[in-house]
Amino acid sequence: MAFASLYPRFTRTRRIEDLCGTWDFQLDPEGVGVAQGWPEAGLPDPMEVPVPASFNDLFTDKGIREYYGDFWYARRFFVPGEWCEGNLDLRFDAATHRATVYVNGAEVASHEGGFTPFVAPIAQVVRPNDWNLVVVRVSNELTEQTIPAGGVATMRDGTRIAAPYFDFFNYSGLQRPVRLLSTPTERVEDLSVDIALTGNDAQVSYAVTTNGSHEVRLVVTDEDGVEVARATGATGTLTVADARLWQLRDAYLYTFTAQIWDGETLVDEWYDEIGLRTVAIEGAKILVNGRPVYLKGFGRHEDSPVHGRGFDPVVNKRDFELLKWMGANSFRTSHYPYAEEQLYQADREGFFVIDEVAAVGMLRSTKNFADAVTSASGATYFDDPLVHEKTLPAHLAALEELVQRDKRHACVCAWSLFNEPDFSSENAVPYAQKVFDACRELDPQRRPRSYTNVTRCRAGIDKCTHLADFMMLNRYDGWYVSGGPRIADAQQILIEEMHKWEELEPNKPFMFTEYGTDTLAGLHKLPSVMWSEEYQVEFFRRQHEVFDMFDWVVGEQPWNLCDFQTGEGILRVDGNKKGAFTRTREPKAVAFLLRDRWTHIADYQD
Ligand code: GCB
Repeated sequence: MAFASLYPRFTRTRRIEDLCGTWDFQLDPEGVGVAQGWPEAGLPDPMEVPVPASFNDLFTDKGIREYYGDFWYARRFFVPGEWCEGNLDLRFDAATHRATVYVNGAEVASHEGGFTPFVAPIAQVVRPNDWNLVVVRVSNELTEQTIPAGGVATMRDGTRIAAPYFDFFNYSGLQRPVRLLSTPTERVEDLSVDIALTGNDAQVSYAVTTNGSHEVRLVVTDEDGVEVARATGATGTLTVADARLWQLRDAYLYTFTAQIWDGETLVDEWYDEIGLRTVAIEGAKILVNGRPVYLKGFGRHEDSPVHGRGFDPVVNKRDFELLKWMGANSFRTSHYPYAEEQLYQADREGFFVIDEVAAVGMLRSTKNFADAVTSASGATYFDDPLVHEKTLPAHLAALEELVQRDKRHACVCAWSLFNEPDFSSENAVPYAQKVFDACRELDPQRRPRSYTNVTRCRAGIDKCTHLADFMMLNRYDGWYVSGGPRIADAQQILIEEMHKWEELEPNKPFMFTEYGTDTLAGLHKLPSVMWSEEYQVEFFRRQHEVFDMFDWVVGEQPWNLCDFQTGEGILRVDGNKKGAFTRTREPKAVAFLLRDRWTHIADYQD
C-alpha cells in the first residue's frame, strides 16, 4: 500500500506512461460481466468515454446519469519490453467507489474507497513488447457500512438509484488519471518526514522504506537545485541550516530525493517537494511556525459542469485564482480526499488545507442538509452495532490511505476525521476515540485533528468534543434555522451557543467550517429575502459580527466556494447554490464582501 501512495515521478530509474484518454465503457445492471467473460475478452457493446471524468454528465440519457451499480472500463495498452525487467504497476489515482482490475483476464487488484490511489502489480501477467488488455469493474454503490455512507432506492420497475446520505451528486467512475509505472525491482516505497525548528535551522527526522537492503540516501536541494543537506541510512535526522520556511501564502519547497545505491550504482530514486514548517495548537491558537494564524477560505467540492468530479486542472487553477483574489489562505477538502495535484498546488501557493476523509453521511437521514437540525427518526447512526463492526474498519482503512498519501504535504495542516457525524449518542464516543487515536498513530507529524460539528449536535449535545484538538462548526442559523425575517433571532441563537462553548471548551481554538445561504445569482431584492444576493450578503455580515466577538475563533470557511451539483429535491435548484461563485466560477455579491473582509485580515496574527 505504501508504494501506491507515492505520487508517480519520472526519474533516472522510473518511467511513466499516461493512460488517460479514450476508454471503452459499459454499464452492467444485471451484473453479468464476470460470467460472460468481459475481463478476458473486453466489453461486448461499449460506448466511448474519456478518462478521467465522471461518466454521469457525459451522455444525454437520464438512465446513464443516474446509473447505480456495476460498470466497466477497458482499453489496450502497449508494454515496452525494457520496462518488464523490474516492477510494473497500473496506478489508479481514484476509482469511485470501488474497483477490481483485470489485465489479460487475470485479476490483479481490487480496491475499496473512491478517493485514494491504488496500484495493480502486473509484471507477471503482461506480454512484453505487445498490446495488453486492462479491464476494470467499478461500482458506485454505497451502504451505511461504506465511506461515504449512502443507501439505495428501488423503483417499481426494479431500477435502482442512489440515495446518498450526503448533499453532493454521487459522481463516479475513473475520475482521476490512470498511469502505467515502471520501477526497479528494488525500489523506494515510502518516505516520512517530521520537522522541528531550532533557531534558523530545520531538523528533519525521516524514514525511507524500501523493499530491499541496499544503502539508502536522502538528498535535499533548494528551489535553485542547490544541495543543502544529505543523509545516509533508512532513518535518521538531517539539518537544513538557515532554512527558508514554508509560510502561509509564502511557500518555499525543498526537493527531497530518496535514493538506493549499490556501491556506485544508482538502483532507484524518487523525490517529493516538501515545505519545512511546524503546526501546533497552543491554548486557543493555531500556530504555524510558532505564529498564530487566522484561517480564511472555503469548504469546496471537486465539481464542475460536464466533468462532474473528474480531475480538471483548468478548473482547479481557476479556483486557486479565485481564492487568492479573495485574500483566502486555506480550504477544507470537503467531503473527501482531493486529487493529489490540488495538494501540490496548495503546497506551492502556501494554502493551509484541512484534509478530510470521506466520512460524510454518518447521520440517519437521506438528506442530511434537511435533517441536520433535529433528528428526524430519533435513532442515531452510532447506536447501530453494524456501524462499529463494519463501518469502523472501512473508516480506519480510508483514513490510513489518506494519511499515507498526504502525510508529507506542507499544506496539510490538520485532519478532518468526520463531516457532521451524529455525535449525540454516547455510543459514538468509542468509535470516534478509535479514529482519533489511529490518526495520531498514522501521522508522523502529529497534526491537529478535528471533525465538523453539526447543528443537531450543538454545544452540550455533542459527546465527542473533548477529542478534537480544535473545533470546527458548521452553522446555518439564518438559513435552515430562523431564516428570512427571523435572521436577527438567528444571530442571537448563535451568540448564545458561542457563550455555551466558551464554558464547555475553554481555551480551545474554534473555527467555522460551514455557514451560508442558497443564493440564486442574479436574484436581487430590496429589502433582502431568502435566495437573493442581498440576503447572502446580510447573512455573512451578521455571521462575521459574531465571529469577531470571540478571540478564540481562529478561522472562517464559508460554504461553499462555488455552487455545485447535488441529488434532486425541493430544496435544491439544479444543485446547491451556496457558492460565493456560480458553478461556472462567476462572482455573486458576497464574493466582494469576502474579498473586502479577508484582504483586511492578516494571515498571521502576531
Ligand atoms: C452541510 C453539509 C454540506 C451541505 C451543506 C448544505 O452541513 O456538510 O455537505 O452541502 O450543509 O448546504 O446544506
